[in-house]
Amino acid sequence: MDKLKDKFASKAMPMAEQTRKLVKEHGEIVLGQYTIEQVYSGMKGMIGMITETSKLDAEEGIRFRGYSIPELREKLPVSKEGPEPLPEGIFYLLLTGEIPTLEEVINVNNEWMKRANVPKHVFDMLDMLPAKTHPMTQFSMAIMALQTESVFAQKYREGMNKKEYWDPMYEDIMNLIARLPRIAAYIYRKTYKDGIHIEPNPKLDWAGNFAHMLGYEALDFRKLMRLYLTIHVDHEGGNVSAHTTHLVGSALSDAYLSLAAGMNGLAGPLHGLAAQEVARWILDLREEFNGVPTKEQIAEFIKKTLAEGRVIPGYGHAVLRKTDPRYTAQQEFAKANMADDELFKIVQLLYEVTPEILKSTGKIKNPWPNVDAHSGILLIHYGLTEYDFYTVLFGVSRAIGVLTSLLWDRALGVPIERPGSVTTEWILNKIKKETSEAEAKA
Ligand code: CMX
Repeated sequence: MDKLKDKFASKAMPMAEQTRKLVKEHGEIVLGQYTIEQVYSGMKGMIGMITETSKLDAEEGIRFRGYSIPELREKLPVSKEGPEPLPEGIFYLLLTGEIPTLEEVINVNNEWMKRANVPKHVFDMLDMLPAKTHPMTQFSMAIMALQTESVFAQKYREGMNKKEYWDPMYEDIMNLIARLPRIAAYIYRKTYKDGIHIEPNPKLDWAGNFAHMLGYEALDFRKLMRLYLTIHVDHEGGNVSAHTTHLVGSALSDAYLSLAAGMNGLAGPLHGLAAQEVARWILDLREEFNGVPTKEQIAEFIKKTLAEGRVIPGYGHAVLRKTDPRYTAQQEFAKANMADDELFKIVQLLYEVTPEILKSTGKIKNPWPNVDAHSGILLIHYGLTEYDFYTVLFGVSRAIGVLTSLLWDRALGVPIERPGSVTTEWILNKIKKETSEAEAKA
């Protein structure tokens, strides 16, 4: 058994026992009530699942195992190349709840290196797809093609004791995360760089190697990738990609099937695809006004987008009610590394203009920017201009969060998920009944 697997088992097994006991002893304690409005609006604010890896606060933003992003930028081990945390560190933290040492992070990287080989049939399948296939579709299909390698599916077929589910799931999530940068880079080079592929460099860390395989050798781009892949990992359990991975996994679908499903959710424009939409929208804005627009021109462009019944991409959030700290982390990176960039100036102006206009509509609950409002312009700065690819980068990072959660699900014995649903007729009858009961009492 590898050391990390040992460590996970030492944390997860007592916790599984503890959760069984708490459900038995305190299962009847009420956590909340919910309304008809919540049922009709995406179950917002209803507590419906357990996610051990992170927790989102509407005002403060995300905490990973209790640590905020600024705290993690201080505490997680960094590469010798610069100040940004290594994503291997946040993986370790999400998995075990502990901040790793540099040695532990290097061990994760070594483990992923050993597991990074992608079978040829995955590349063959990708090569057969029409050139216009969206990178996210390619990414999801590649993950599905890799499912031939699932240790969990094989062990289940052989007949596995429930108590052992976590063990092959650990192997699957380690193998999958190890392989994703190679797959993503292959999709990028195939789609945009004439299929000239770049072999991994075993001397680099996971994110640095990903930058290298994409074809970007600038030191600052490697730093950006380390930050980017760290801050996008997780956003508690209810967001579409996390919830989908968890839900599909609850049927004991293996990590490959579950992650591909989650990635299909990430590929929606109200979720991760917003990263691409933001870049497209900002480039249109710049083109419309031949350069950095004035605040008045920005306001005009925003109002036109709203009048067309479209959303302002990168703004708003289902839970957050303040500026996303993942936005702020990227803003700080831009200030330190590309303060004079034209698109960064536009993003800064948008930050000044957009919230007031969104507030004035009277219906948007969060007028502040989310993570996607910033990421594209950082990538464009370093030459990665093919914005249809951006959500794949998001997906490589998000896999770390949703897969560590999936492993926790199997270790804790989380059962199949099956919420109830009702018809509108059922709701109308309930309203009728409650109204006549209230009238009878009055
Ligand atoms: N621009 C225009 N209208 C917006 C808006 C925005 N940025 N954000 C919300 N609204 C609208 C909604 O469409 C909704 O309108 P209707 O009542 O006409 O249907 C109304 O305001 C109320 O919505 P809400 O309760 O404030 O927001 P939701 O929780 O329903 O949706 C989100 C959240 C993120 C989907 C929404 O803010 C949005 O569409 N933002 C733009 C897309 C985006 O940036 N998505 C990325 C989110 C982060 C991520 O997952 O990666």
